[in-house]
Amino acid sequence: MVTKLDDAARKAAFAELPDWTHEPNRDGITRTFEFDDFVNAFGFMSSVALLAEKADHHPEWSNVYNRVEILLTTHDADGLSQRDIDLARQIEALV
Ligand code: H2B
Repeated sequence: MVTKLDDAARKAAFAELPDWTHEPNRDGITRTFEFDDFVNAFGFMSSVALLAEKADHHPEWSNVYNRVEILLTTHDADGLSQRDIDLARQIEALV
């Protein structure tokens, strides 16, 4: 079973991921990425998709031309879990 992060773990995670914003309505974290063009945005999405599939943890996201908006939340926990933080870390390593 996946559990939601407690307050201390959230605090540490948010400090470590300063470019991500907590989204209280979904209890997730969000970041918008901007690239030079669509090809680069889509290439990034392809890389994230491979990471997500490997982790069996999938982003909610949208793409408009060169922008990719990602929301990470854990459906199985109904909120933010360590899985979201781990995937965010991996995404950060790509950019
Ligand atoms: N992704 C996200 N974001 N949250 C989940 O709870 C989740 C997932 N659960 N990907 C996984 C798939 C689950 O449905 C499968 C069966 O492992």
